Amino acid sequence: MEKEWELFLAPYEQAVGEMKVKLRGIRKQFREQNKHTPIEFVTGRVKPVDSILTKATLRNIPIDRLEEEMQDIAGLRIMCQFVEDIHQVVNIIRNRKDLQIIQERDYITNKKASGYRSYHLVIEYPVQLITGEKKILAEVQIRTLAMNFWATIEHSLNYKYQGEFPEEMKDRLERAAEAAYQLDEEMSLIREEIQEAQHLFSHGRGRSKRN
Ligand code: 0O2
Repeated sequence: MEKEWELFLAPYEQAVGEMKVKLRGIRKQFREQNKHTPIEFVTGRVKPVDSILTKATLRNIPIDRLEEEMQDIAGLRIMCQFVEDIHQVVNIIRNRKDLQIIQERDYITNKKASGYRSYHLVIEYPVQLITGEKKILAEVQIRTLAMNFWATIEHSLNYKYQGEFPEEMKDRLERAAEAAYQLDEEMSLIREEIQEAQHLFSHGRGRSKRN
């Protein structure tokens, strides 16, 4: 059984690995050209087998329909400094020839009831296997650092409360989501000044070594 899952998930691992390299490559190109990069950092994961099984049960997805019906077995996450960067990243992805966007879900304009905000793309990404090409569905979540901060905390709390938040906690999370939104709004307003400072910094003494 374990070997079967390993074989099933191998193309997903390959897709996530390749996509991470490609998305980080976008960041690298911007930095090489001393331009503001719309991508701060990228993470990726293949959904663990127990989470796949739990989601399949919840959504009534038969195990032999996972490839077609579970869109986030392969998951990429792109973090941006500013909300404006999210739209730039979406446009860059729309113009790529090596993948196809199947669905877009804008949870920034339409936040979820929980307070969750992010821009989701479901893409079809072809991996080259020794048996030929295989198209893999992947979910790309694009969010600001503030949205990511909120989602990370809420996700860990979800573990603790299994989604059944006490009323007080729900209120706090909603207020925190609103505060994160306000922070993004404020940052957008001073974005131009920040970018100018970053430009000067990258040309000056303290060029960051991190990449
Ligand atoms: P993981 O890997 O633990 O993050 P639905 O799940 O019904 O809301 P759908 O169509 O399956 O909707 O996909 P959706 O909502 O576009 O994307 C689901 C993923 O978005 C989740 O994956 C989370 O990563 C993220 N997400 C969506 N809503 C929330 C939320 O309220 N809080 C947080 N922290 N993340 C959210 P999974 O399946 O939970 O898996």
